[in-house]
Amino acid sequence: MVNRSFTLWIFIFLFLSLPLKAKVIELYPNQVSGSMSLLIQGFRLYRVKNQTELEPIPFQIDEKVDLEQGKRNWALYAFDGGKIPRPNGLWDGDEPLLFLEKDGGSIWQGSKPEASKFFWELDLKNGFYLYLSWSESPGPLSQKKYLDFDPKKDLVSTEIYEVGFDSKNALIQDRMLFKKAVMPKNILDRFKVRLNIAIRNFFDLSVNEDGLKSKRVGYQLGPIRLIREVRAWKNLSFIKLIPKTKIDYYYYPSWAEMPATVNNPLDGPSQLDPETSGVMGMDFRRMAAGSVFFSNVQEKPWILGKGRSENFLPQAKKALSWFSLSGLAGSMVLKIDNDPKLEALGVQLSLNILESLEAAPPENEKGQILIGFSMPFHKIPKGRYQIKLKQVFAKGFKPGEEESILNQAKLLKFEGSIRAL
Ligand SMILES: [Ca+2]
Ligand SMILES: [Ca+2]
Repeated sequence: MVNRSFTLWIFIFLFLSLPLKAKVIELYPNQVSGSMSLLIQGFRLYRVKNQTELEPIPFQIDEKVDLEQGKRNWALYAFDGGKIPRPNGLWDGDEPLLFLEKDGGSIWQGSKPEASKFFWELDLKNGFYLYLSWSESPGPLSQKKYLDFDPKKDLVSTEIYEVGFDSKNALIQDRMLFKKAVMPKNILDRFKVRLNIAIRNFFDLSVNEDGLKSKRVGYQLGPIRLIREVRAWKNLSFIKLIPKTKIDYYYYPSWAEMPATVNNPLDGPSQLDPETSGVMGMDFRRMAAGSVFFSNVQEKPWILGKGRSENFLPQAKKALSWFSLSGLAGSMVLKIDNDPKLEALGVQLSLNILESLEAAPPENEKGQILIGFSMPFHKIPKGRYQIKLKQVFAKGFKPGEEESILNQAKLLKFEGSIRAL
């Protein structure tokens, strides 16, 4: 065991912490004078190719609408040039234009190209520039896409990672592959929910992910991000209650954000026994065993797998806010933000790990290394809560560098300067 972890540490030091170059910038029309309500189809984003040429780079504009009294508020249209834009096709106030910071190039020495009616220089303030153009008959779009999505397989794919879901249950993620890993293999067996709900003066109810109903109600794919919208619910018809969850998965080239809104119809303090317990998390495949596991509730990292977690003593009073895995099959950080209302009630998320060599069907690989979080459900009042998850797929890092990894992969509002040419 000593040898194995020693080898792994050597490996991690060899491959550590290349900058992710993953930041996505969002730009709004009020930052670009004269751009408000122009037809989205007329926009192009360019960088300098050489002294006389510009080349198009990938971008998208997500239109926002409020349908069904706010039930859907994400973008309905990511610009891919091929379809007629919806709903109004105009770049309106709260609609972001997204691009990758790393796509910036050198400064354009020429004047406004003849084909452009409007031409703006975006100074990214990191030594690099981009050029936003609007024209009634714009040139070709960039063919490059940082994201791909197969709606039939429910599979998201980028240059960095692959994430897939059970085709019959949109909530059950069963694929996570790190393409840049030394040994790129799917390390995820299944997303799991293992709850034992003890209802006062009633019988206990176990809920696992297979007993939840879920549905992908929509998705929107652009070259910079994919929004995948899922609804999940559990029908507790004998007590006439339906707990519901709405999860919008936002996929970016090297990370994902998953805000989950839960509508909880059960009033914990009055309806649940304190024995109510459970865990929600990821059952990793054996491929992940041997990876270095670390979290904000540990003093020291440890090696994942084969029952070794019995040595692991989480600091019980500390709330879980992130955990990380790094190893030959891939490296990632998962950040978890609790709902502030729950925090105020003293409801904390805690790290929970279930390891067993026994089969725990339904799943693909026998045995489980289930890493997730638990919460004191009996303290949660009836109401609506939001828990935010963010997962960064990194090439490799040392335990302790998680904050820095999380900071390198994010959405930033454009803060450079813009001038019209
Ligand atoms: Ca619009
Ligand atoms: Ca398993």
